[in-house]
Formats: sequence, C-alpha cells, structure tokens
Amino acid sequence: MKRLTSGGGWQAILYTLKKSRAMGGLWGFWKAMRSKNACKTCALGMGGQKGGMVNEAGSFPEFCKKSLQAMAADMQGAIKHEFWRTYSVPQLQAFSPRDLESCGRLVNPVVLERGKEYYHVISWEDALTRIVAKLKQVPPNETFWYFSGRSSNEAGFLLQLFARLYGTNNVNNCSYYCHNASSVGLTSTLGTGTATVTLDDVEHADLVFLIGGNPPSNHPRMMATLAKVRNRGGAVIVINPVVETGLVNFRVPSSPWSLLFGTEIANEYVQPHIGGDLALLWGIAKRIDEMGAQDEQFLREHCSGYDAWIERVRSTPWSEIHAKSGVSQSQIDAVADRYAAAKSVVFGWTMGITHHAHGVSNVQAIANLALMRGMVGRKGAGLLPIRGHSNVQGIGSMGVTPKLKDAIFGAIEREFAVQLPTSPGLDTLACIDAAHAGQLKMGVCLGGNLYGSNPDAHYAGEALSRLDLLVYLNTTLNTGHAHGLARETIILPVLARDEEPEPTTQESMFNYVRLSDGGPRRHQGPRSEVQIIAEIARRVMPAEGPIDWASMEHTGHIRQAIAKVVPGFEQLAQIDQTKQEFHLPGRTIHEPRFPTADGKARLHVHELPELAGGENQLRLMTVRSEGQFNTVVYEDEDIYRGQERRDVILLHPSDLTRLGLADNQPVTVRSATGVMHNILARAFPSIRAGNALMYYPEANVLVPRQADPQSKTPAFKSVVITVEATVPVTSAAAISAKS
Ligand SMILES: Nc1nc2c(c(=O)[nH]1)N[C@H]1C(S)=C(S)[C@@H](COP(=O)(O)OP(=O)(O)OC[C@H]3O[C@@H](n4cnc5c(=O)[nH]c(N)nc54)[C@H](O)[C@@H]3O)O[C@H]1N2
Ligand SMILES: Nc1nc2c(c(=O)[nH]1)N[C@H]1C(S)=C(S)[C@@H](COP(=O)(O)OP(=O)(O)OC[C@H]3O[C@@H](n4cnc5c(=O)[nH]c(N)nc54)[C@H](O)[C@@H]3O)O[C@H]1N2
Ligand SMILES: [Mo]
Repeated sequence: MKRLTSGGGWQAILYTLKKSRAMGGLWGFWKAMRSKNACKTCALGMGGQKGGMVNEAGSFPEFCKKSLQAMAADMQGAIKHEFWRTYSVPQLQAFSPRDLESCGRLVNPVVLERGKEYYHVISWEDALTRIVAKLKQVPPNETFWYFSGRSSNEAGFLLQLFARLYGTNNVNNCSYYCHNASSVGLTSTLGTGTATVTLDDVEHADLVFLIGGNPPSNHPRMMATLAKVRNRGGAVIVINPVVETGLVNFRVPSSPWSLLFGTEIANEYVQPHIGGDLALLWGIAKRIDEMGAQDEQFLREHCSGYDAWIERVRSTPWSEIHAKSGVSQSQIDAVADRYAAAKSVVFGWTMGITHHAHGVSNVQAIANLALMRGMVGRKGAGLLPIRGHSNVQGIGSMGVTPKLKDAIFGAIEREFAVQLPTSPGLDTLACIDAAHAGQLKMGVCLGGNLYGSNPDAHYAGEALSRLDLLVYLNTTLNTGHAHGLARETIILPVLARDEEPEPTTQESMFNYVRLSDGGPRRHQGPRSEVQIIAEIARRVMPAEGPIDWASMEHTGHIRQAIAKVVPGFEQLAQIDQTKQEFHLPGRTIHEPRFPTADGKARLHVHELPELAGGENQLRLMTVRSEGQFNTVVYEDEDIYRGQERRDVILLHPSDLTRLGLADNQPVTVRSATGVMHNILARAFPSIRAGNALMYYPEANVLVPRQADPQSKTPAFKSVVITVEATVPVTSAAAISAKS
C-alpha cells in the first residue's frame, strides 16, 4: 500500500464525504457533527456550547476524521436479537476488533453464563436484579470499578460515590494505562497534575517540543495548532523513534493554502531509541548548562533541588547520554541551540513518554528541562500532557482514583454526613492481579475495554474469568465481550453522549469544562449511564440513607453535588442556567508560584536506564494505527504508515537484513510474555534501527505486566522481543505473492 507523503489534506475531506453518505446524507451528518456536544474522541476539547467542530479558541471548522468515525460508529444500526442466537462466543472470539465494532449498537442487556455458548437477551429488570443481588452478597472489597474516559463527569462522579459508599476504594480508570505517569510526575514537580497551559498559550509559543506522540493520527486538531506555530515563525521539535508522516508535513484541511501546499511541521526531528528519552532530556539539559543558557535566577527563586540536580547533570558523562539515548552530540546540540534561542516554549508529550517503566521519571525530566529556562509559570510557555480520551481528565477530577484527594474526601463526608472507606484501593493493574489471585468476585466497567487495554492479554483473560460476575456498560461490542468473560458476564447498552436525555459535562486537556446538550436517542433500548447507576444504587443502598439516589438520575442534581464537593467545579451549580463553560481555576499556571508546600517547583534527579534488550533482540512499541481508536478498529489500513493490514511488524530494513528476513516474510515474534506467529515483517525505513512497531490491542499478548512503580502504568512501548522466520524464506515469497 502506498504511503502518504503528508498528513491530513484531501484524503481527510474525501473520507468525510464518503462517511457522511453512510451516515444518512450530508444534512444528517452535519447536524450530528454540529450539535452542541463535546467531541467524542480525543481530549483536545472541541464542540460543547460553541457547537461541533469549533475549538476552545473559537476556530471553525476544525475537521477530524476520528470524530467522524466515532460519530458514524454511534449512528450504526442496532444489533438485533437474532445476532445473539446466531453467533456463539467461540465465533465472537474469532472476530477481529473491527468485526466486533461493526456489529452495530448494543440495544439490549445480554448475559453469558459459564457453560453456555451464547449470550442471550434479558430484560433490564432481569439484568438489574442479577447485579443488585450479587452486590448485596459479596463483600464490597471483593469488587472493583473500572472507568474509561468517555463517560461524563456526572456518570463518573456518581459511580465512584456509589462504589465508596457501598464500601470499596477499588475505583480506578483507564488513566492508569495512559497518562497517570504525567499526573504523578507533574504533581511531584509542580503540585498539580494537569496541563499548565491553555490552547492559546500553545498557539503563541515560539517553540513547541512534541515528544513521543503521533498527533496527525491521534490528535488531528492539534496539527492545525502546530501549523499555526510554524506560520507565525515558531518552530517544532519532534522527538520520536519513528518519523511519522504527518509530523513532517501536514495539510490542514481548514486552511486552503496548507491544504494545497502542505505545511512543514518539524524543524528538527530527533529519533532516539525506544526508552532513550530520559537520557536525551538529560543530555539537552547538560548542553544548556554548558552554554550557560539556563535561567539561574528563576531556578534559585522558584525551584527547589537545583544544586543537587545540576551537580548530577554535570557529572553524567556524555558517553553515558549518547549510549542510553542513541542520539548524537550534534543532534543534541542542535536541539539545545533552538531551545536556548526560544523565548516561549511549550513541551507536549504523549504515550511514547508515559508507557515506560520509567514514565514518571520521563515526565519529571521534561519538567526539569522546562524549569531550567523558566518556561513554566508564564504565558505562552509551559507543560502539556496531550490527553487521550475526551473526558479522561474529567473522570480523574471527579475522584475516580483509589485514593480520593483529601479535599474531596472531607467535603463528601461533610456534605452528605457519610463515612467513606479508608482502606487502600487497588489501581487497574492491581485489580487484574487480585482477580487473578481469586481475591475479587465482581467487576463493573463503565465503558472501555478492560480486557483489550491490558498488558499480557492471556493473563488478563484468566484474571477476569475468575470473577463471579462482570458487568460492562458499553455502546458497542469489543474484544472484552468475547475474551474477558467471568462466570457470568452482563453487557448493559448505554446511550452515547449526544443521545443523553439531559445535559452532561466534560473536561478537556486544557482544563476547560464543557457542557454537552445531549440529544435524541438513536435506538430504543440503551439507557443513560447515570440512570443505570442511580437505579442500582437505589436498590443496593438502604432507603433511609443520606443520599437520595433516585434523584441522582438527573444530571442537574449530580452537578449540584459536584459543585459542592469538588474544588474548582463550583460553577457547575449554575451552568444549567448560564450555559457558561469555564477554565478550572488554579490549573493554568501563568505566574511562577506553584501549588506545592513551599510554592516552588521541585527538580528531580534520575538514574538513566539502560536501553532495553540484548544483541539479538529488538525493542517493540505497541501503538495505534491511523484507522483505530484504542481497542476499537474502524479500518484495517494505516494510511500514514502505508500498511493495509494490522498483523504486521514494522522493522528497519537493516534489521531485516541482520536477522536474515525478507520483506513481507511471515515471522514469529516472541517476548518473555507471549508469542505471535505468522506476523508479516515489513521493511519500514522510518523507524530507528533496533526498534520495532506493532499494533495494539492485538500485540498485547506480548506485553509484560511490568509497570512503572510510581504510576503503575505498564511499559506498553518497551517490550523486548525476538523475531524469527515462521516459515523459510522461499515459501514466504509464495505466501506474499498470494496475499
Ligand atoms: N485516532 C485516534 N485518536 C486517539 C486514540 C486512538 O486510538 N486513535 N487514542 C486516544 C488515547 S486514549 C490516547 S492516550 C492518545 C494516544 O496518542 P499517542 O501517544 O500519539 O498514541 P500511540 O499510537 O500510542 O503513539 C505513540 C507515539 O509514541 C512514539 N513512541 C513510542 N515509543 C517511544 C519512545 O520510547 N520515545 C518516544 N519519544 N516516542 C515513542 C510512537 O512512535 C508513536 O508515534 O490518543 C487519543 N486519540
Ligand atoms: N499495548 C497497548 N495497550 C494499551 C495502549 C497502548 O498504546 N498499547 N494504550 C492504553 C491507553 S492510552 C488506554 S487509554 C487504554 C484504553 O482503554 P479503554 O478506555 O478501556 O478502551 P477503549 O478501547 O477506548 O474502549 C472502547 C469501548 O468504549 C465503549 N464506549 C464508547 N463510547 C462510550 C460511552 O459513551 N459510554 C460507555 N459506557 N462506553 C462507551 C465502546 O463500547 C468501545 O468498545 O488502553 C491502553 N492499552
Ligand atoms: Mo489513553
């Protein structure tokens, strides 16, 4: 398949037109896309009261293929009763992620009982009765509650509140597999765990670092912002072991000039080895120090730990930095020169930074580098974890973590006159371990695909199979429903954000709270998330309790509660009347005063890790293709990397030669955790030699459960593998000729 030479552009527009036909014509599609609901895909923050395809700075039209795909998925027809009688679980297990997603919308509660081959449709009453009976029977600490980042603030808040009052802190969200390293790293440095900048800051920066992310694919609207930076004369430095097409050149669909001629994005493109960022970041800091380009006054006045840190930077030899990053001195110098010359710099990063056993250190090292030149605590400069799910940050703000923030904990106890449990709750990976050890009996998943997002897929499947009951609240089918099965598995169909009967709110990665209007339901059957949660809570909790759960099926009531107990969200109390969306107070940092105990930012010292893998091994990253959203696959092809299928491993041509492999040869990929046969090895010159790329979630059979000790985020991007021919080269040629 031909690889595109630039990202975005006409193909995005043509795709829009094609997709809109499938969505009932241009008008139906336009109405859906322009409705006043926060965009369903990434956390960049589009839509809300400004209407769809409008960003936080008011810019319109902001196109994105991903939001179309998500919208089209929700506009699918219903999964009919016959479906459940036709397809057995073994058949569903043979479905690809894409097959499962395109089965249609879930509209009936279904149950699968161990020993049976088929899910069967049950009534809402039957489903709720089963769930409530189990909740009344099991000890609360033998349940866990997993949340994805698609649900609203209201659903997130309500479910965590119920889980805690029910009696457990085993409450966690997909962020543990995503940006938790950013939250932990930033909090340890600045005392706050979210972005310090607004969208406007990024647009006015004169240098943007983009580290370990592929926004052309995963945050397409970010590209318009980067193009603006370039057009204003600013620069972009990309740090990524893969040269990603759209980071070299991008055609911004909403800009005629860019659409025709393309916009160059990266001024410098640095390709460290996988896991080499920490050493590289230290190297850039070392060079800045050699140049005397740090802001000594800022470091002394506004940071703690400077002396210890700079002493270590100075004593770390260049040879160690080169060996552990894989980056040459001349490239480090070039980056440092640009950084030293820039006046306002934003550092953005994604999963290439967090998905490592040293993810928190990576984030702290980015913060160190930014603080070194006083780039945190003023306009046009700062730190930006580029978040994933559209409301993953809101779910975190609502207290969906094992340990509630002290302020929220105290406020809930006071406001509702209740006592919350104080037992230490389990994070996501710890829940899987506890389930595997037979210590958990029941799980509830508000959205997402817990099975599919886990490392060590085989182990995750085993863990979930040891539960008595697993309850999924989803819009569509995914691999979890086929492979993540307990003794009894219930799937409850829910309404999508833009079908909610009442308004909901979401929070973007720029700490902006949006109001979504909801809209007409597309199918009979699915229920609103908050309605389901309130109903279960009402039946489980004592009637005379302090909370009127029945009233909590109204999102307005939940907002009143949030406004009272979650600091920063006070404005939610009036938002139904004012419709006023807002930036959370205290999150954006435009002054060098940090919410730490001493008001200073803290610099951290690190051990630089060795690059993973030995001589005959490779480092594997597991990433998203252009055609997917997490475990949901919309299209098999990855147009940006020129792949028409997903069962491939992309290797540098020199690695193919070194391993005696031909392009397109079926290979066996092995890690300490698992093995995959008949994967096609593909020559991919854009990846740094010594490293390999495969697609998630399929490759999760290979990913070990090793996690960063501080953030508990698995090292999804750093798997040590070996690759060998599955069949000899001669017959491989025949296979590839056929395929
Ligand atoms: N279309 C689409 N949009 C999405 C998603 C989706 O699946 N599809 N998912 C959403 C979610 S939840 C998230 S978290 C984000 C994910 O957004 P990204 O983080 O952009 O997603 P990944 O595909 O995991 O890509 C990570 C990038 O990191 C690079 N990388 C891998 N290892 C390293 C390393 O060691 N160092 C460095 N510097 N780079 C490395 C890879 O080459 C790749 O370009 O996107 C969100 N938006
Ligand atoms: N190997 C590897 N593993 C990874 C990653 C990786 O890069 N590599 N990335 C990790 C990351 S960053 C993340 S965030 C996780 C993703 O983990 P999750 O968030 O758990 O998974 P998703 O695939 O996003 O969930 C998709 C499902 O969400 C449901 N859904 C969609 N909209 C709604 C809604 O409005 N309400 C409800 N209730 N359900 C809805 C649909 O049924 C769909 O099947 O995976 C992690 N796992
Ligand atoms: Mo994510």
